[in-house]
Amino acid sequence: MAKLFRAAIMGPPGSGKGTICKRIAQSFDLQYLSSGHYLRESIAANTEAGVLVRTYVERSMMVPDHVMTGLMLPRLEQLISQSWLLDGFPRTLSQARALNSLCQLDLVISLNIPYETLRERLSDRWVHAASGRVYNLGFNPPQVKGKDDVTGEALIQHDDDKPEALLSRLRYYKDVAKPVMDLYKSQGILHAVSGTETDKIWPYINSLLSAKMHIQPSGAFQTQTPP
Ligand code: G5P
Ligand code: MG
Repeated sequence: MAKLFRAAIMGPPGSGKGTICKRIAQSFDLQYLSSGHYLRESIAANTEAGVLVRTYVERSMMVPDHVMTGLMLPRLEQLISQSWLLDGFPRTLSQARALNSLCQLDLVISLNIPYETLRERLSDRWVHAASGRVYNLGFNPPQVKGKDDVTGEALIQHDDDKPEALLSRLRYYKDVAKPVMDLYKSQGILHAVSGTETDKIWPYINSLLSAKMHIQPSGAFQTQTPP
């Protein structure tokens, strides 16, 4: 049976988690789960949890751990026999411990991107609210200005991409991410990647994943065998 592979991408708002996860998903045929996407989905569905989640996300605040694990862990339990990639979860030590009790990650990539780069990127960012598709006016603009490529519906800008909200999100991110990174460092699975451009970071991440997943030229997974 093929070896399962579980990875997570950590990084501050706008660091390129979503962009890189899409590339990984396409190149390595890995299912990816984005915490932000599921939060926006629950807000759009206007469920009881969604109403609560909205009050945090609209104020650029972290959603409480029990809500976040309640959203993510049942989905991961359903994927217990599959390989996957997490975007934006876990983000706190409590979330990381809850995830650890379900399964052990094989690889955690932490994106280390300078603040100025993040600020420039997010002020140019537009999203399609219903699907979560993300565009950047400079990096990957929509085919028609202001419209989603697939549905043609209007794109919107998140309130939490405004500069003052971004600065507080970044400060908070650093504080809560540190113990999570320490945990994964102690497990020997943390790889930090620094840079200002996704296209330059990508070849490194691509090689890292190829090595970790033991990909054969056909793209099939290979289980690790002792020498
Ligand atoms: P999200 O949705 O996970 P964030 O804030 O963590 O939101 P975000 O904003 O989605 O992260 P990202 O995914 O790291 O950013 O980055 P991205 O979207 O791929 O890239 C950012 C922009 O830069 C895009 O426009 C992209 O096209 C562009 N770009 C990428 N690479 C380049 C490049 O090389 N050059 C240029 N010029 N542009 C580039 O979570 C939303 C909220 O939900 C809550 C929090 O409140 C959060 O604020 N939340 C949680 N709360 C608690 N626990 C959790 N685990 C939570 N997860 C989410
Ligand atoms: Mg994202």
